[in-house]
Amino acid sequence: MEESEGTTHNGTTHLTQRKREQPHQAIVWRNVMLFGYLHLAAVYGVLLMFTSAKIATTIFAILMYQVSSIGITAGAHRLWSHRAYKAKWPLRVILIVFNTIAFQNHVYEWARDHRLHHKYSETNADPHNANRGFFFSHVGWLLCRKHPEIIEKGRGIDMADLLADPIVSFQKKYYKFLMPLLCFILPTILPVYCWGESWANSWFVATMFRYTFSLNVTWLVNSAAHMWGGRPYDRFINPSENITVALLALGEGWHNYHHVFPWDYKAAELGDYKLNMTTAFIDFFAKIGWAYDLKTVSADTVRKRVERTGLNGRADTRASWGW
Ligand code: ST9
Ligand code: ZN
Ligand code: ZN
Repeated sequence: MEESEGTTHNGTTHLTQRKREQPHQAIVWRNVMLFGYLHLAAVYGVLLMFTSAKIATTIFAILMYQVSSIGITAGAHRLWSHRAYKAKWPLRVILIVFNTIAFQNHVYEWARDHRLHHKYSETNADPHNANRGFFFSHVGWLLCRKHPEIIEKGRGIDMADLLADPIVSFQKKYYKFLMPLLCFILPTILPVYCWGESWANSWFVATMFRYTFSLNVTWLVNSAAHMWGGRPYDRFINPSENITVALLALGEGWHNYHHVFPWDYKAAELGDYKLNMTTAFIDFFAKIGWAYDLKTVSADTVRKRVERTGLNGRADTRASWGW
């Protein structure tokens, strides 16, 4: 259809140009239906949480949200996408298990998209290009085919380090079995057999609500934290310091800093644990020697950058956190 349109009117040169310039919009209806069900089921889960579910099931759901989030923040993000620290194999096993519970695609795919997001931020090659609006950067990008530039530029991303990690490769190879088991089956079975929860409460609260909530919190980093908040480190980019997202996403809302210094294992200038649970997690494992070579940025480098591109050259970054 697209090809004949382009050829009829202005020939193939025009077609190629148009394809490159315009975002690829083909909707994937299977995903629309799946995410639609997921969100309806999550709303029903909230209803059950306040009416018939046992308190143990709600506590379990919160725990699973936090554990799976760590698999994304400390695992897929800070360790595997950015190499902001190194982890010995027992910690990598823990992180890959947590990460699989989160079901945000396997680490290899997640990291490839995320490296693209940093390298080509807010262009067509950015999988969740925030210039296309809140909805697209939040969830819309998962409801349509990827822009051709993502695939094209993605081929140039160096992924050799992840291919060389046997734990990442194992997850990639067996993802089709591991993910349903850890994200859906076990979290539904455990409440039923361990504390006598009903199957319905278990499915809608511990699984549907927990999964949908953690997805939306993650997506807020791509949407809200690319729109709202202070920009104390670089006022010329959209990523922002968003405290609400930081709280919910275990410290991943300090997004202006993160885009300027993506190699910092804290993903923030300040290591305040209350607003950065992921840093607390990594620091704990650094204490017992399972995490090492933690990369940070010197105060002097941060100050110089703030003076150059920050908000009115102001070094006091707290003032623009958007509190
Ligand atoms: C999910 C991910 O939710 C969320 C990620 C969020 C990231 C956040 C980052 C923020 C910072 C960190 C903060 C963390 C905070 C965490 C807080 C926690 C509380 N380069 O994909 P296909 C190839 S996932 C190179 O089918 P389509 C690919 O290999 C939710 N190549 O594209 C394949 O080739 P081949 C659950 C690439 O057809 C071919 O292209 N998952 C790249 O356009 C086709 O690939 C889902 O729902 C690349 N970058 O479909 C699944 N990408 O055939 C959703 C692809 O040779 N995904 N290729 O193997 C899909 O259904 C589809 O991917 C699609 C696109 C419909 C979106
Ligand atoms: Zn970003
Ligand atoms: Zn990042």
